[in-house]
Amino acid sequence: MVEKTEKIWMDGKFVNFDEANVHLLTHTMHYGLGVFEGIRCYHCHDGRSAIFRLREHVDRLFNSAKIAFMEIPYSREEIAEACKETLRVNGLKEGYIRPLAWIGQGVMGLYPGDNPVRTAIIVWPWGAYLGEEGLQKGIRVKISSFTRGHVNSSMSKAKICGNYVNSVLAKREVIKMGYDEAILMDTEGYVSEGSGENIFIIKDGLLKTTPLTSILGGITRYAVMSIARDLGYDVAEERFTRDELYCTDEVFFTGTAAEITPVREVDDRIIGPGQRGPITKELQDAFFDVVKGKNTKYEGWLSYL
Ligand code: PPE
Repeated sequence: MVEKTEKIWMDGKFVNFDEANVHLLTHTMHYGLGVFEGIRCYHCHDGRSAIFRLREHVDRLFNSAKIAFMEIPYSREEIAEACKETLRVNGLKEGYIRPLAWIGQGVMGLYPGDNPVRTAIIVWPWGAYLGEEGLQKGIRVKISSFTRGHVNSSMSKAKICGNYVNSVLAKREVIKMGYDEAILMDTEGYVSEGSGENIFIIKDGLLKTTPLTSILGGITRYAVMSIARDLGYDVAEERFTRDELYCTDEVFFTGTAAEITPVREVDDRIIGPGQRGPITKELQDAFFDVVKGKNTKYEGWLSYL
């Protein structure tokens, strides 16, 4: 259950949590054309709070809206500032930020006409997405029978609400089978990404992650690629198959919610030693130092409240 906060930013104003409601004729609720973001704010080692890569998330929200033919009636600066303000108003030092833009009430039918584009920002405390134990020990994943949408149908670069039906079906399927998370293949049969995460594999010290073709360009993915290169690792953006995944030394997911989550098993094949691998651990430590402001080299990635 999402922990209740005081206020939600809705169409430019703060409203009480229980009053942040929409009408049943909200266009997005019927047809799924809406866009969202997921951003994290961390409580830093010096007591301040910092939002990780706020500008990049806001830019992606606006790009998602562009892809979806939606005009968000605020500037990027206003949305960025509203993200900060929503945390402040709710007294949250750390948490998840969910900007959401949707098409409101007006006409029905597939052409939304002049229905208003509405915007909200919700914040809530969110711990380890795949469990604290998952972060430490790794999770068990299964390749879903659902395939990621074709690049010409899903618009994977956009965080469009309706795209997530595919992810939710995949995740539900594998959770029912007793796994923790799903991996989806692309329409050509190569590994694409997790239900809400990008994926990396490591073999003989070389990191590989799927190219952008069928995936969301994860902001954590870029961050991890930079951090890994700085630590001296080579990182390739290259397609790989499920059998390559089975036989690799280490596997991990990246995402705002998932952070860096090690994978210890794929389709009942044990990955490496069956626990978090050493390079994954090194990257996790480096990543948490960055997001918590301990590494001044990456200060530019943080927006302090
Ligand atoms: N792929 C998908 C499909 C995806 O949804 C996410 C984020 C990523 C990759 C990683 O992107 P980034 O967060 O920029 O590193 N998934 C968001 C939604 C999670 C949810 O359950 O809701 C997230 O992590 O915030």
